[in-house]
Amino acid sequence: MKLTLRSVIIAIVTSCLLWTGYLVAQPPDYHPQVLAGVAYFRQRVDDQLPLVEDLLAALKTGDLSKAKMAYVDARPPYEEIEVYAGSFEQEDTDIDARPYAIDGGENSPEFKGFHKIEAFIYRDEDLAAAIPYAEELIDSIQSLKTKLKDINHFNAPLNFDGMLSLATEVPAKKISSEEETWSDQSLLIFKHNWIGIHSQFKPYKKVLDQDIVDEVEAAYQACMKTIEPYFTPGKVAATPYSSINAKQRGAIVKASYDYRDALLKAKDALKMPDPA
Ligand SMILES: [Cu+2]
Repeated sequence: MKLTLRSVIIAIVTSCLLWTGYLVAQPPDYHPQVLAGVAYFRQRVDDQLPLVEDLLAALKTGDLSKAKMAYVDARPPYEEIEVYAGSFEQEDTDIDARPYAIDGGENSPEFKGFHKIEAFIYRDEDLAAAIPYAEELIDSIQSLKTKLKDINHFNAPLNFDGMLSLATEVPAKKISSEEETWSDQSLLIFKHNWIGIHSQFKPYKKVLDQDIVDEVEAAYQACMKTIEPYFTPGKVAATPYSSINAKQRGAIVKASYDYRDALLKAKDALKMPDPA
C-alpha cells in the first residue's frame, strides 16, 4: 500500500480525534471514594480478628451459651466487608459460604468458615468439632486483611456492583433466612449488610447532586427503620428471625429494593460502568 502524505495526515488527525473522544467519554475513576471505602473495611477487618479469636476461646470453654454469644458478636464486621466479596472470592468462600454454594454441600471439605461453625454450635451442639474451623477462620481473616491492604483489588465499578448485589441479595435471597439457618440471626445480617453498603456509598456523596444523595440516604434510613424494633441498644444480637411475620418480612423486602433502586440512580448519575 502506498501511503501519501495526505493519507498519513488524515490517519493521524482521525486517531487524535478518536483518542480525544475516548478521553472525554471516560468517567472519572473515583479513586478518593474507593480509598475511603476500603479504609473503612480495613478498620472493620481489624475489628473482626479479635472477635474470631474470642470465638475460638469460647468454643474451647465448652460452654454453649458463651459460644453462641461469641458467634453472634463475631458476625457483624464481615457482613459489612462482604460488599467487596468479588475482590477476594477465595476468602469469601472460606469465611462465609453457605453449603449450596459448594459442590457436595456440607459434606465437602471446601465447606468451612462461619456457617460450618454455626451448624456445630446451634444445631449439633458440638463445640469441640468447631474448634479446628475457628482456627482456620482466623487464618482466612488474616488473608483477607492482606488482600484489603492492596488497593489494586478494588475500584469504583466493583464497589457499586457489590453494593447493588448485596442490596438485592438481602430481599431476593437472604430474606428466606437461608444464611443464618441455625443461629436465626438473619436480622443481624441484614443490618450489617446495609451498614456495609452505606459505608461504601458515603464517600460518593460529595460528587453527587443533593437530591440523589437525599434519596439514597432516605432509602437507607427506611431499611434500618424496618429492623429497629428487633434490636436492643448496646446488644449485638437481634430478635430471632423466626418470630418475624410475613408482613414484617415484606416491609424489609420493599425497603431493600427501594434502597437498591436509589443506589442504581446514583450509579447512573456517576456514569459508573459495570465492572470490566
Ligand atoms: Cu454473608
